[in-house]
Amino acid sequence: MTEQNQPLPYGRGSESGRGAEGGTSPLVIVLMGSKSDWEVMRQADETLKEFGIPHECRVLSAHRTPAETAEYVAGAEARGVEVVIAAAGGAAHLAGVCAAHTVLPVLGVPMESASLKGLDSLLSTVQMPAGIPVGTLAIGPAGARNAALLAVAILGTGRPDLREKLWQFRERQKQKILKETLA
Ligand code: AIR
Repeated sequence: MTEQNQPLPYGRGSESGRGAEGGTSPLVIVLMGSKSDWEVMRQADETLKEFGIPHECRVLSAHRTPAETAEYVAGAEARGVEVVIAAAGGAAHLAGVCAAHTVLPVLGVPMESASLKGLDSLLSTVQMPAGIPVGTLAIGPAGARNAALLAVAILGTGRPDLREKLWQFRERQKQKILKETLA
C-alpha cells in the first residue's frame, strides 16, 4: 500500500487497500455486502494495487445499510471516482442499487453462496431492467479479479500508460502458460 498523500500516476489522491482516509481521492471503489465477502474480494484489491490504482474497499449492504449505501455511491462521482465494483451474495442487490444512484460504470461480482452456489447471486446481479446497467462478472474469485482488470481497462481508455501495463500483464500471463510443464 502506498503511503497516504503520496501522489500516484493515475489519480489525484493516494492508493488505499481498505478505506481511503480524509482527503484521498480513489478512482475505483470496491464495495461488498458483508465482511464475509472480503476473502474473495481481496483479489480485486490486490489486482488494483498491482496496477497502482488509487481505490478504497468498503462493506456496505443494499439491505442492512440501504441509506448509507445510497449516500456513499451518490457522492462517488464528485469525489473523482470513475468505476464502482460491487460484490454481494444471495439476494445480491448491491450492484443494482449502486447503479441506481450513479451514472459511473458499475461492475457486479456475484459471490458464491452456501445454498445455491452463487447462482442466486449471479441472477440477482445480472438481471437488471433496461435503463440501469450493471456489467456482471463471473461468480467468485474469477469475477473479483476480472472486475478489477476491467476497471483498469475502463480507466485505460484515456490513459495510454495504463493500457501499456495491461499489455504487459497479458504478456506475463502468456509467458507463464507457455512455460507450463506437465509431470
Ligand atoms: N448480503 C449482505 N447484504 C445484502 C446481501 N445480499 C450478502 C453478502 C454476503 C451474504 O449476504 O454480500 O455475500 C451473507 O452475508 P453474511 O454477513 O450473513 O455473511
